[in-house]
Amino acid sequence: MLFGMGRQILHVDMDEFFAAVEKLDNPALVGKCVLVGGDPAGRGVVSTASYEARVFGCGSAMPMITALRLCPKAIVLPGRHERYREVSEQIFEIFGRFSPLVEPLSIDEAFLDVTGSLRLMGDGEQIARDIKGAIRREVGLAASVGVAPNKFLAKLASDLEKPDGLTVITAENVQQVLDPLAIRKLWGVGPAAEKRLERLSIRTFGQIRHAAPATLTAGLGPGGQELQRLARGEDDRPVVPDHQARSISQECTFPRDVDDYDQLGDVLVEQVSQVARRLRRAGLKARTVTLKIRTGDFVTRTRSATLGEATNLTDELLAVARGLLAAWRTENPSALRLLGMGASQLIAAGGQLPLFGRQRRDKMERLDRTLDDIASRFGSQAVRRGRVKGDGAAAQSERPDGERKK
Ligand code: TTP
Ligand code: MG
Repeated sequence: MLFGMGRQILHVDMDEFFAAVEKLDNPALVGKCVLVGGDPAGRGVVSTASYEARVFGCGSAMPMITALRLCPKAIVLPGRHERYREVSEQIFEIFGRFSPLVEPLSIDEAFLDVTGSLRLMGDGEQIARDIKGAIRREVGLAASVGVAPNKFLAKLASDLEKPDGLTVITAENVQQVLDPLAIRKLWGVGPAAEKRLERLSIRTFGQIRHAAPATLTAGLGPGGQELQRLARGEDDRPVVPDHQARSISQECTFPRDVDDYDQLGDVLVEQVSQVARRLRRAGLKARTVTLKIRTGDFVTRTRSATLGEATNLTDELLAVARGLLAAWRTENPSALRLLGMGASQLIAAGGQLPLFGRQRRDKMERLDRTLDDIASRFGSQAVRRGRVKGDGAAAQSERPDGERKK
């Protein structure tokens, strides 16, 4: 039922996401009509229209050529998906601090079930405010958040006051918020259903709510009852976390190609330390370590190794990453333009550790905790692990994947 469970669900959705990232990286674009998407000459479509361009009627999925006709002064950008992915990871890492129950819906939106965090972190509205604040401060972007007792209402709410919105739907205001809304906003109501409902003189949630069930079934089939439930704001689907789909990574493009493997090793230590810290902060462990390498000729390659058991210990991840880098060096000792390290196949931390190696891991955990504490107080630059000559432990498996030219 609607409020019986007393859940607090948040839906967070970034505003004009691809355009917002472009504005973040190039402040000259702020306040301008920006269209991110395919080449107008090649029948490309718009992925994101900035809010400035939406005023002229531009929107997602529209042919770029049409959007440019509506807004000829718009700046067209091809999109930098790797960068959007990177910003997305930063945002999801922030979500992970507020609840382990995070269900990603797309690159820029997720459901969070924060019911279990309420006692520690305040009510849903407070948590929403804190998430918005963290994204604003740490990433530099605006998010809209809906807070409600279920997913359907939370998603609806995040859209109501975009951009930079925060809308709370409660048992008290639910009908007042829903009733005036156009039926288009109901899940499952496409243009065809909308037409059929209009024939029944039904245009708002309120009208659906008050319609006789038989009328709805006659007009829409068995789905009519389901719509009525949604129009009343009832939805009991759980938030399903999906760690598999995510990864946490860090990369660095060098101003000049680097062939000094001691220097590359230092960069790797820094990257692994940061990724491991982000894993721990998000309460996650990773099973797969991936190295990303771009050589001077712009060819990008990845090398992955999968661990027998997931970990978020810096030293364990580092040993694997070092092994991958050493194997790469033997195979292909050219200078690197970019080095990156990522952790994926994420699972929630907190499982039982095997007895074997328990003491050694306890020690590593204590070291990581101490370094995390120093980093959080004095910044990550304050802590550095020493350089280890040699290659560390060998990777357990090696697999070239995702080879592509850039
Ligand atoms: P949305 O969240 O739907 O859109 P948005 O973030 O650009 O704008 P809003 O403020 O209304 O939330 O989608 C997120 C990103 O996904 C968007 O920036 C680009 C991409 N996208 C596409 O590539 N094609 C599409 O058709 C849509 C809808 C989105
Ligand atoms: Mg969005």
